[in-house]
Amino acid sequence: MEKKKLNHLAIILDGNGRWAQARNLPRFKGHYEGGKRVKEIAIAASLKGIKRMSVYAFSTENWKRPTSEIDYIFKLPRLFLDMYLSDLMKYQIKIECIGDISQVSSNAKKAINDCIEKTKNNTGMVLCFALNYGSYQEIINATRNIASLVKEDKLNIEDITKETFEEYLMDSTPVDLLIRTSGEQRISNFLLWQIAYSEIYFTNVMWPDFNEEELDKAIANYYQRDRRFGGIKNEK
Ligand code: V0D
Repeated sequence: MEKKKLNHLAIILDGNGRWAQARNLPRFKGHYEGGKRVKEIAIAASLKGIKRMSVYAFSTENWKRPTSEIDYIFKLPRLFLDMYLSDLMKYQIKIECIGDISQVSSNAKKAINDCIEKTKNNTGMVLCFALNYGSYQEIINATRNIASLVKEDKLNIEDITKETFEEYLMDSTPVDLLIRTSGEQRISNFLLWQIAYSEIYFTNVMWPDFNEEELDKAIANYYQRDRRFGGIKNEK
């Protein structure tokens, strides 16, 4: 049976701190290595024809971590830009962000906006960082915006469809394959709407150990599975 093309890959980048601790390294080393893997896997994914790769870099729950760790994590966007901009341009990777960056430090915000601005004309794969992102919040915001249109008589209740709703999400591209590294088998509030029909691949490999071979395994697994969207097997 024909399998649906892998257009949108999403990854929950788990296990960076644990990877470092297991090697008696400070946790920030794991985040640094994790950032390097994001760059490498983005290049590999773009060369495989994937059009969009969304990575869960910082969740709304991650604020519970020690301040020293958070301070380091928010230096990563600048580091990423300085170290990898030439690669992003070479491979024509375009950076986007979803999540609420209004409450992050102005230095981090500047770096993020520089990344977006400098790569905005790139024509290849989009690498979308989910940063201070949470899916409940995304869906609540969409609902609030739609509700105010209804209240102002600019939208009829009957016209709230899947398509209208998706216009108010930060990104409405359906996820084809979701990968979560490091052994946890949960979604953790990542792209809840967008994963409605996605295949989900869990691996025990920690994110800093993830490589192109692991990506190939996940992709091979994706193409092996039947994707029927609830239809009848072999109907297509
Ligand atoms: C830490 C592993 C790149 C997960 C990846 C602030 C946790 C490395 C960025 C980045 C993070 C974000 C926006 C941008 C350019 C780069 C990043 C965070 C965490 C959260 F425009 N890596 N990275 N952002 N980590």
